[in-house]
Amino acid sequence: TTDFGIDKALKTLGVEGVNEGTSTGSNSFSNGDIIESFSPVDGQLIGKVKTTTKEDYEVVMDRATSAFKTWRTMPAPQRGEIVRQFGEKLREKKEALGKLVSYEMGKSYQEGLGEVQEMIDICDFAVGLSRQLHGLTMHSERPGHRMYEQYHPLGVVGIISAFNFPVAVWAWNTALAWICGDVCVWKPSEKTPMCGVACQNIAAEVFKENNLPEGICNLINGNYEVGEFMTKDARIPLISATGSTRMGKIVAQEVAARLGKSLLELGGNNAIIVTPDADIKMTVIGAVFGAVGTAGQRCTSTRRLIIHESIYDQVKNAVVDAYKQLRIGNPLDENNHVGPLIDTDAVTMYNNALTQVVEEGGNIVVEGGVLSGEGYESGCYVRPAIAEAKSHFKIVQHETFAPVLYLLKYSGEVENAIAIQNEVAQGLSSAIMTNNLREAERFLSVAGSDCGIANVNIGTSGAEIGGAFGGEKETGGGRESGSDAWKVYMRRQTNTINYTAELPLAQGIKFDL
Ligand code: UN1
Repeated sequence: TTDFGIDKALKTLGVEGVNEGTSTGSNSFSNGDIIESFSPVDGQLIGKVKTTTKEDYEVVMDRATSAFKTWRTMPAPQRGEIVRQFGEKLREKKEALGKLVSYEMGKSYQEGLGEVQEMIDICDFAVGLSRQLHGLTMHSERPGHRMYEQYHPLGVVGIISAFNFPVAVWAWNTALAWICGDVCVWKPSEKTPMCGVACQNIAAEVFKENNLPEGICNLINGNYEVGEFMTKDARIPLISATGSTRMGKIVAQEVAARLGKSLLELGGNNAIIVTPDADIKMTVIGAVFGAVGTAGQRCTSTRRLIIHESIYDQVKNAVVDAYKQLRIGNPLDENNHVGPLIDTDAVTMYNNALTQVVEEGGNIVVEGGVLSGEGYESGCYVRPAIAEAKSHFKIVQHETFAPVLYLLKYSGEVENAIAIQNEVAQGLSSAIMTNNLREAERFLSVAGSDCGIANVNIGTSGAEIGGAFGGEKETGGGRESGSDAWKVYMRRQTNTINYTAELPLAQGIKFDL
């Protein structure tokens, strides 16, 4: 391993050296083939994790289903106390985990820390929520009757997460599921397995310290085939899956085939509309961070700028200038803005997108390219690129998980920009840059953005955990993290109690015996 304190971080997280799979002291049974995790930062081997076989999976499910019986009877605020302790441990391990995220995934150390901060934030949110899992009380139409609803836990929740947020997305799901009384089985991306083991170790410590069964928190490792154990398993009432639209369609169909529930958070094709009333300085910061942050590998990354013709050249020049300042290199070095892509397959997709946009008639204004030489040995570092394009180009309609930004021009009223923004298949995040109240409100209105997230004078990425996170159309419709997203992790029960000696029927139906 290289400098930057990686060895120390791995040690702190209990994943140092060659971690032969079954993680230390955690509820992970993995006796299958070995996944080797190589860092996109320097191409070095970080560690090894064994995949979960079908037999291992059965052991995990036995543990999970039996742990659920204990966990569900614990009062929700006491479950909140466990999540509070988990949040405390994350605070202690923030630097180490942030570093591992940065090293294994390739995002900047600052963003790695930010990701762990999201985990801490969702724990705090969940602790408060553990006293607020309330349903409504209704007035019964029948005399001497009381009607109310309550929320009960679902059981085992299956979590399938992606490489780009290798720890936070798991935490959004798991912290809520836990306070709701569910137990979790998590399959992290096979591209970031060490992050999974590290999180499992932290959680396992908390359960151990509280004499609770580790089966409340379970880790399984492997590719989509291991994910399929869960999607096809009728013992898992809810599958929460984050990843590509292609993956989501498969998961949705497998889960629906057994009438399970799925919570999907899939691709985005996020745009910022820049109107003549935009603050250009803010626009540039928002757009550049949105497009190149996490090397364009957030589902909320900015992929399209829809700019009014009257300020098109001004915005284009400002963004192009800003790209000249970008430093690409080791993400653990805080002087760099842009780290590597996750692997060389991602580099191929990036190259293909740049070829395709030119073939379709686009005009490259910031040249891309793969970097080589000292510091770039992993072959995963690419130059963020910008192309002038047209909305109808196939490549513009497609989510390329890389730092490629398309500039689109609109004329006339903001409605025209909104139409362009909405004409993609995805519906995750969207933004408008304007100081014009009418434009902003039109963007947020019923005839405005069709996305799950719509921001004014903020970019498309970097959502806070307090709001519900997710999107419409091919983004899958699920909502995670804040607001009332917790409800999907529970089953609602309507209870009607008759405290009279009569049995009146609803709707006034007479039935005399
Ligand atoms: C993701 O890319 O899957 O809004 C999640 C953001 C982050 C989460 C992104 N809070 O950019």
